[in-house]
Amino acid sequence: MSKIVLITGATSGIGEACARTFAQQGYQLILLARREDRLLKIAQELNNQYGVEIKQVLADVRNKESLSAALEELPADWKKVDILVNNAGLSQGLDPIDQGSTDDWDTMIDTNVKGLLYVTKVVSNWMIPQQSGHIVNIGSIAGKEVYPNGNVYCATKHAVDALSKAMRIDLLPHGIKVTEINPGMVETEFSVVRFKGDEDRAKKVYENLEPLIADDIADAISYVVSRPKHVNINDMLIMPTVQATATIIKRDK
Ligand code: NDP
Ligand code: 8X3
Repeated sequence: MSKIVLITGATSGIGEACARTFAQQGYQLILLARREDRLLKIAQELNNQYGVEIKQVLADVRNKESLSAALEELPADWKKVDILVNNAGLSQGLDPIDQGSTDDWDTMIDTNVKGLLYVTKVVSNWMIPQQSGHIVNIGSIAGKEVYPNGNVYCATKHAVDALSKAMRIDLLPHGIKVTEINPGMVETEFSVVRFKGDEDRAKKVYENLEPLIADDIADAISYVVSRPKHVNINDMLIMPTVQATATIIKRDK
């Protein structure tokens, strides 16, 4: 039987690229996100192209009860998850702390921190009886440093950093690997979401530079999960060549 990978936030960007990469490699996929039309389209496309089996989980990671129910509805065979990619996440706004929207803060904390925890709680309990599994958490350069106006988003990714270390300790007795992948700038829908649909402002983030693309991160994840059983990569920080820190960036002009 092929290996099973569960990817959260599979309808766009890094999650979608991971779905494509793992499909190419013959994994069975469980794809989770909120946008049903996109989930369906991606699942159909990957099934047609690679012939892999795919389950779609329509869920919002912020909603503990409906998330758990949707995951628990999967058939028993599909709960033998080998790899969990905790990718669903977002930034909302880029304002100084005194001007930030408390609703935006709630959304980021609920998605990036609590949502990641809720998914992990369910799936780690599936992995423990197997005494194997690999959890890949998508952190960020924003979890390694703090930049102006990044405040709450940076705090959520610092939390992902702490939780990755904590999971590695708590899941060690069960043979479950935990890896944190921390990208710098990746051109996805991330900035469009951060700036609430303002495409022009989002484009400016990547103007006159070569950012990472989602496939770069999927490629790194594919490498990490294919190491021999006795090897774990704890932490990876992946930056575009033109980005030295979150804010020190070399633009063409
Ligand atoms: P995208 O906006 O392109 O993709 C985000 C994905 O997360 C979408 O599939 C979205 O699906 C899903 N998602 C968001 N909220 C929820 C929710 N409440 N429940 C379920 N799914 C949700 O952004 P990226 O691909 O760039 O982001 C993926 C991860 O990478 C995030 O954790 C982000 O913080 C991190 N990251 C991104 C970087 C970048 O520069 N792009 C750099 C470093 C880290 P849907 O809306 O259908 O639910
Ligand atoms: C996304 C990267 O630098 O925009 O996590 O915060 S950054």
